[in-house]
Amino acid sequence: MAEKFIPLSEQPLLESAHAAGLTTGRDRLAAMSPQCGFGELGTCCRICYMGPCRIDPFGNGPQTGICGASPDTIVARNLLRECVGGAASHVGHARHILLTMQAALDGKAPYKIHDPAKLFAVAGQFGIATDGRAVDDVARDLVAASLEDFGRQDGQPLNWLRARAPRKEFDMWMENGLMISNPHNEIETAMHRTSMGNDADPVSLLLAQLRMGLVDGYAGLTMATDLQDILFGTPQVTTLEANVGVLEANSVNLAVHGHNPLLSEKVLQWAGRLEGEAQAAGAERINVVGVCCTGNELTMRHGVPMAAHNLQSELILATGAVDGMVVDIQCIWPSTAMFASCYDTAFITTDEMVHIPGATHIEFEPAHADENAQAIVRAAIAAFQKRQGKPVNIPNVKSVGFAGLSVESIVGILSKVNAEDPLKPVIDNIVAGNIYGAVGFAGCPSLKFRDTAMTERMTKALLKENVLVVTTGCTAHICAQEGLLNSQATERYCGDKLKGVLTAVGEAAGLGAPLPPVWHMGSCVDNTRIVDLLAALAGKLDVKISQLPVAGSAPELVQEKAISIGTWLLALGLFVHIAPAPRILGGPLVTQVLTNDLEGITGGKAYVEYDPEKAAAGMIAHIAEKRAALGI
Ligand code: BF8
Ligand code: SF4
Repeated sequence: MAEKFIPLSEQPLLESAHAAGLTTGRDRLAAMSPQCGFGELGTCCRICYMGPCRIDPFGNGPQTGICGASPDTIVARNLLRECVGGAASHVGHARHILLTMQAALDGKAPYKIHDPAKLFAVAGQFGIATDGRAVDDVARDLVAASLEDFGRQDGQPLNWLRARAPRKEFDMWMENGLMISNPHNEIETAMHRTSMGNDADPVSLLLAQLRMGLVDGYAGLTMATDLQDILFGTPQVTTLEANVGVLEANSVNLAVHGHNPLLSEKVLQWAGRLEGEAQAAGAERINVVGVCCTGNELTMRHGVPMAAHNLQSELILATGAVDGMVVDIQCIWPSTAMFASCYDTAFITTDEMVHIPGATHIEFEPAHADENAQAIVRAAIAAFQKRQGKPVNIPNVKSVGFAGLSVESIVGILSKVNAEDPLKPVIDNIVAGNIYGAVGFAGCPSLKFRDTAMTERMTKALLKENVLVVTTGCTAHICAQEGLLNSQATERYCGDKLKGVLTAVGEAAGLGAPLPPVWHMGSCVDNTRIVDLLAALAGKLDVKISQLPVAGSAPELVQEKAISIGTWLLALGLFVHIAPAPRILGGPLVTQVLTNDLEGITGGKAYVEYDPEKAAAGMIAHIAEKRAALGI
């Protein structure tokens, strides 16, 4: 049995937590193991109260639910409900940004448009006139087109799908009955469809699954990414520091955790403005650090340090040095409030929908964003004062790298190599085999896979074979902590061909060092950026996305959101590695469709492999097939 991998930064914090009498996620998983096999296979149905019904995987016991539902019906219904959970999260996030943009345009919320160029580019895709028009007028039209999507009852395609989907894939979806309309209606219908006594056909349920992936992709991720860029600016390349060592013993450490930059941007702004109050309280400064995806958002746009990924969100509190942790939505472990209460940390929830026992609640309303953000920063300063004289334990572990690789900034770098045709150098190098292919890593860290360093090992195995890697979400934190986002990593981990390209482009772009081999493209909603990049490459080559020598991976699946993102990628025609297996293995037909038959419709294919090197090899084999089919 291989040795367990525990990152250097985590060991001392696990010890501190235990010394304080706290249990950590690792302990709770151990106490929970072995986990329920029926649950893992997906063949437990709790949709009605005659159940729970469980299908015997060995064929000796019940083979259908009490209502007669087959294992495939059960797993397909459960999977669609997971996808609804993910899509609802992203659509809710996007709608929140949209309504805030509307309020800002009406003078009712203190935000303004920071990136008119992005606004005009997106509006252009919607067919909204931009020439000679005032920024706010164009923004109002974009808001109106978005609100129309949430109100439409005419069954027509979602404006965001029509405007932002790649053409070939849009046509393929229409031909296969995968059109989507009002996202709220889609979510309602999916919940209705999967309730007791409705859709029992696994194929029909899987088509609904693909449509829910499109809801996630266009009414969730794409809308959120685009509107956030318009409001807060499209990321440009910046340096970053990552890991718990970014905390500073003598500063007010304020961690922002969650997903929505409406909160974290304001907190960052007010942390700057209230620095004098912190100094008056004896602090050197206010050190805002990022956790999870809102951390990625601030890193991408402002170079804010990335303190912790999702699994470390409770552990960083065991440093005793986090004065404030302010959270908004999604991926917030209830245990963080318990950890905070042990260490004088002001733990603040801010969303009406997210209350956690033990937390202080300061409701964050866009209309009162400035007052709310000040209250939050002041709560952290007060906690810093309480902490004086108490010991802290900040493991001195951090790494450096680059973030801010939006499509726009990538094109900016490449245009220094070829101003006329920025994507040409990438395509030429793919054709020549110097870039063998590309893989996008997205999603979460899972305690089930941290012990084997799944993400790190897969990434290194791919780089060695000259496969370029892009990343978002918590896998970006993992890669940053592992030192994979800097120029040294290019030297250290890449095959010679990829190293050559990254070095040459880095030089030509005037960076004075190779480009990093793993590109940090943002938060989980920013998977939009990866899809936009693929769409641009496919468009230039006049091929479908499914024909590109690329693949995606959620190497340590945790969240329902990863299911909905992965479903979008399958609908786009991508090969998607995933571990652990989604809860479908108890349904043979559903498993067969997702891992095989779907390829004949969208080109997409799900691939499950738990061993990091084998998983990388499986992706490389897929890339080889795609290269051969393109004749390169
Ligand atoms: O949306 S990667 S643990 S923080 S779900 Fe959550 Fe997973 Fe992290 Fe961001 Ni994405
Ligand atoms: Fe059992 Fe059918 Fe009810 Fe599910 S819907 S719990 S399979 S009776």
